[in-house]
Amino acid sequence: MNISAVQVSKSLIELLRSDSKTVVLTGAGISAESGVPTFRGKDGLWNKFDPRELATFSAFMANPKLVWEWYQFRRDLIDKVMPNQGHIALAEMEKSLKQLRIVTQNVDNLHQRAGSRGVIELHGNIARNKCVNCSAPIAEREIDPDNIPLCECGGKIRPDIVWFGEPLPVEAIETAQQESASAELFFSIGTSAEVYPAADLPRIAKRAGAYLVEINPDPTAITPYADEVFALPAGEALPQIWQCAVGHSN
Ligand code: BV8
Ligand code: ZN
Repeated sequence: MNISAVQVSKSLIELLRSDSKTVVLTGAGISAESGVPTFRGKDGLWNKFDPRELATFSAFMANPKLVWEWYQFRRDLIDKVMPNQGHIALAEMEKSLKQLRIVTQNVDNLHQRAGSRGVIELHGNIARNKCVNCSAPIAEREIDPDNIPLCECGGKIRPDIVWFGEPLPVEAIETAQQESASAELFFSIGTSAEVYPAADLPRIAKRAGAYLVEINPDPTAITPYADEVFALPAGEALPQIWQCAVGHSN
């Protein structure tokens, strides 16, 4: 799609060019163009697996082998993919805008691999392991689901991921909430905005007066609140939005 295809409002261009305090919330959709399946989309991970079976502490304790098979499958998939134009555009924006903060629900490390710094990870990171008992970080990378290693304290090794029913890392969610409450511009990108407390962040920002932008080919629960909606893939919309802001003549 050529540059003029994406209509960017003067308000959004002005907010980007005046280096406004900007928060970007991303979900699985921003990694879709890298080939990482989303959760709830037609190719979604949940279609093939039952989340109750896999992304919960009780599921892990009941069947650690099955849960590790799922995470090892996702790790192998993520190792083979690359950040896409959406991740790359955000990394460029982060370099130019002094007050841009990325908050991600994703566990795939693709923002960091695209060069983003200071990414707030709400749901952990699939590249990391920890002890199920004492939460000590465990360096072991490859886990054999048939022979799950134990921590020195005797606890089993688990992915360092926030499962359903588990609290988010306190510092991560509190920082994300504070940043959202003082944002002037908030992007919600590639998320169905169904998982809490992350899904509250766009609402917190909007209530605090932020200009709310959504980038998602499909409507979501927050589309009605958005000030500007790009019903496009993030890998197409983001580079063009940024191009309009930086390339825009006075
Ligand atoms: C907790 C890790 C409490 C696992 C995940 C109210 C308040 C607080 C909690 C709750 C609440 N109501 C319900 C709850 C419980 C629950 C919850 O929210 N359930 C939902 C289903 C209703 N929340 C929790 O359990 C959280 N914990 O609250 O604990 C607590 C407090 C103290 C003490 C004890 C307990 C934990 C939530 C985290 C769960 N872990 N993942 C793993 O990854 O294996 S959630 C999982 O969903 C992923 O992390 C994912 O990031 C997240 C959200 O999904 P999305 O990223 O939005 O992905 P999805 O597929 O849904 O959507 C993709 C979108 O992209 C689509 O809209 C699609 O159209 C779009 N798209 C597609 N292609 C593109 C695109 N967009 C742009 N470009 C494209 N190319
Ligand atoms: Zn331990």
